[in-house]
Amino acid sequence: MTIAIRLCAAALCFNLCTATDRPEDLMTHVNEIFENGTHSLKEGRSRTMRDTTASKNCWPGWSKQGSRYFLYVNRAMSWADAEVYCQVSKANLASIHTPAEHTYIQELVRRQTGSYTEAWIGGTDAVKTWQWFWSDGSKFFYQDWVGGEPNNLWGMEKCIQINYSRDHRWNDLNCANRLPFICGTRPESC
Ligand SMILES: [Ca+2]
Ligand SMILES: [Ca+2]
Repeated sequence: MTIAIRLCAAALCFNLCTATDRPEDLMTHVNEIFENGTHSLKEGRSRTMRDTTASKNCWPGWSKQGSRYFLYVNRAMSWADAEVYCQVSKANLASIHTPAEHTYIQELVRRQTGSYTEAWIGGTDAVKTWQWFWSDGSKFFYQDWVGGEPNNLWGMEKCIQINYSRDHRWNDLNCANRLPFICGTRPESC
């Protein structure tokens, strides 16, 4: 959790530091994220009361894979704003630990968008170049880079996108790019 907080702070700092001219616009945007996210969370809670008995799904609207739940969010945001959005829903940007999880998330995106749309996941090397971490604090051991990636182009690529190139594998990308994203969580209890 500590690492996740530090990474989030670092990522938010990165975002804030790049918003040089109109910081009030960024704060308005973040407030919108919180309002929208809180709204989603409230909806989720009210639906939880209904759906738990029917489907045993304690994260209604999210897709279950093993003991984890994932949500594809079809809104283009910077990596840091996407992480905040996930955190408001008690999750993080998704970490990926196995080929099965990777395939599951790719198919989740394909089902929702009709194609293997490029999207953020929770990997970043913003703290130390080439040292990758997941924003949820889990260990980083699985990886599936496109050939030649990660390349840290211009020294500015600190965040991981999936579904890159015809291979639909991973690329490191400038975190300020706006992409849709996948949130993930592993509830302690349901
Ligand atoms: Ca990098
Ligand atoms: Ca790259």
